[in-house]
Amino acid sequence: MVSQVLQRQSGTLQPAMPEALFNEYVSLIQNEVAQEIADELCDTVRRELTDAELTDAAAVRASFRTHLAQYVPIAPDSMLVTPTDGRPFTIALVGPTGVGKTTTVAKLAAAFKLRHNKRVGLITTDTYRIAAVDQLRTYANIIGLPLKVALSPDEMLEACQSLANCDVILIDTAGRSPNDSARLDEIRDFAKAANPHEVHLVLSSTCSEQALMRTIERFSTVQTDRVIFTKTDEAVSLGVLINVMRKAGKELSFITTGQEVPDHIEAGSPDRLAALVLGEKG
Ligand SMILES: Nc1nc2c(ncn2[C@@H]2O[C@H](COP(=O)(O)OP(=O)(O)OP(=O)(O)O)[C@@H](O)[C@H]2O)c(=O)[nH]1
Ligand SMILES: [Mg+2]
Repeated sequence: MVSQVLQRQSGTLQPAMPEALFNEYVSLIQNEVAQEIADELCDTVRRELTDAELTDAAAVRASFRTHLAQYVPIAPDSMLVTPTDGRPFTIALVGPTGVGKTTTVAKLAAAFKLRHNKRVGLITTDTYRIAAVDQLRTYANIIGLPLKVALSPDEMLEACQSLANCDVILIDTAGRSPNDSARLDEIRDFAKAANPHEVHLVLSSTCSEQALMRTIERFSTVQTDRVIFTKTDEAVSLGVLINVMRKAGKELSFITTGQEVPDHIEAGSPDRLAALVLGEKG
């Protein structure tokens, strides 16, 4: 990999790259940021900084961080949104199996209630997997929230109406394979009945770029405009997130950084993502 980089460098990026710039470039490539993005970034940073600054590793890092951030559109922070239509602020999470939807619903519920003093209600449509309802009910009981189970779109409507006195309704859905069209249509029908203000597609940072792009494409039957990236703590490299966010035309809403409820969640921030991609995992 390094020799490929060197080869490119000697071929196209003349004169030779300053060491600090080269180190960040290698970092990006090692983190699987697409080569064209890494090249663009290098060119931009090189144009922006003076020769003296280009020998200063901190200045180079800061410039990379700023420019890398521009590749990731960020959604307005859901925690601070108040809908104007008089309904509870309704958020649904959808996505493939096992990516962390239920855990993230619990994290969001705790944050809305404990940090923002909102009255929160939960709805789950996951009666498919054994003990799925119990998983969310356990969180609901610990946090002290009402939980409704919806077996059909009609029941979803009823559940939303019965939680009309809440400020926020969070909807957890069953994990679905991106290859299962019928099940994806089912999620779409549930979502239509709830008419959520926001639908967040939950994606695991541990997946390949190809798998993530396919998931985004297959879940496009459900209207999603935001992405939550989970398991950034488990990912070997996080460059794919930049590549995917650049292509997907969606906004990043949250990242989750571990299993602990409620702590391991952060509002999406391009700076944070850039830091993760440049290898500052802290
Ligand atoms: N390391 C890590 N694990 C996580 C994170 N978020 C969730 N998990 C774990 O991922 C596993 C699956 O989480 P769930 O919340 O049940 O996932 P789900 O998407 O609801 O799963 P299904 O409903 O079966 O589709 C659990 O062991 C969670 O603790 C995260 O940010 N980091
Ligand atoms: Mg679940």
